[in-house]
Amino acid sequence: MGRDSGEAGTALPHEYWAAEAGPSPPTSTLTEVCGSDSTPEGLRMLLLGALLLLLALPSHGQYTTQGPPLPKGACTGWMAGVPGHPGHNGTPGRDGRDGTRGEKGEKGDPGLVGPKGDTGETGITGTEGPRGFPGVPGRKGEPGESAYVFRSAFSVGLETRVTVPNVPIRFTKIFYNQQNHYDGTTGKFLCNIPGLYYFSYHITVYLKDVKVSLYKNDKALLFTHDQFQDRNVDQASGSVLLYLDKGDQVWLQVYEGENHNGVYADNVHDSTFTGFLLYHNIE
Ligand SMILES: [Ca+2]
Repeated sequence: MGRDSGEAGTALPHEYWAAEAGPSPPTSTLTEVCGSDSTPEGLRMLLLGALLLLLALPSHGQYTTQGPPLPKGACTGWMAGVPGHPGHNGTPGRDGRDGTRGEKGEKGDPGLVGPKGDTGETGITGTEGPRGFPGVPGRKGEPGESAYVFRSAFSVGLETRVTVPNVPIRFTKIFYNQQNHYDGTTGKFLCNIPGLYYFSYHITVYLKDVKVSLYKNDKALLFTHDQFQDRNVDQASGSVLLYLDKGDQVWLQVYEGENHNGVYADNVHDSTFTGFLLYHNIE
């Protein structure tokens, strides 16, 4: 009640009346109460009446602005009491009801990227892919060093007719003799590589019969006989496989004398002798 603390000991201001008083009281009643009795008992009754009046007054607008002032002479002894002390604070009120649900807020910013997860299990093996293109051919390999050791071959022929029987025929027309295992000066092949050899000969027969043998180390192993037909050119041939040891010699030779020496050769007729290693001895 601070509004009346500054006016203690004096008449209540008009604002007090404006805030607390009710409607303007009937003048006749107030005059009647104040003027009929001025004794202490009467004063007490007057204060009581004033209090009831304050409680009963519903409005004051007319009283404060239009109503006549209080009669001074009749209520000079009525004075306001000393304002009381402020009251104690009341007990706290109950909690209010929950408010209404607010509107949904805006979508927030994306969160930070989380840590990398663990490695997953191995997947299933896929299907086989298409066949690739052929690769580039590799380089040619180097020749083996031991290959030459197992090479032995010759192919030779007559340059002129044979005139001497019972001796090795000397073939001096060389078609091939790279290893020089055949000796043109003796007409003999000398074995340098043990193994299986193939020999063949093709003889042109002219003017006389032919009896020719293939010799191995002074022993005739193969015999070929062709009878000459007059006014004709015949051929005699033979071939054989022989196993030779190193140092063995092989050659052709006419046997039985001059009457069977029809071995012939010129520019357009050849008589040849050929031999080569088929398998070398690997034992
Ligand atoms: Ca014949």
